Amino acid sequence: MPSRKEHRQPLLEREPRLKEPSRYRVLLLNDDFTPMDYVVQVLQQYFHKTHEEAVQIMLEVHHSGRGICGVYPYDMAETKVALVTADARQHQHPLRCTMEKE
Ligand code: NFA
Repeated sequence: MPSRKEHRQPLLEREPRLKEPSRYRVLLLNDDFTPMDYVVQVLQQYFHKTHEEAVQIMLEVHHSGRGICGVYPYDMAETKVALVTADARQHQHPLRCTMEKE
């Protein structure tokens, strides 16, 4: 009897079944209390936006209720959410940062 290992399909046949890792949008949500300048700072510090990009995203959140800060693999998105949330709480701002599958 051949061992189980010998029944494996060749690599070239299996390869097309490998899926790209899912990506996750990191979002900021609007509130009535977090200062606009602080949100701009967060976008520059944690998401590497220019001042102009950061202002645009902040205003998008302010006017529409939410905005996309960036799109990352799961672990990076989770880390950004944790770091931004910790920073906001340290500064006693209610800013919410969350993630969703793309
Ligand atoms: N809405 C907040 C204000 O008027 C600003 C804000 C923008 C808060 C984006 C959270 C996210 N001070």
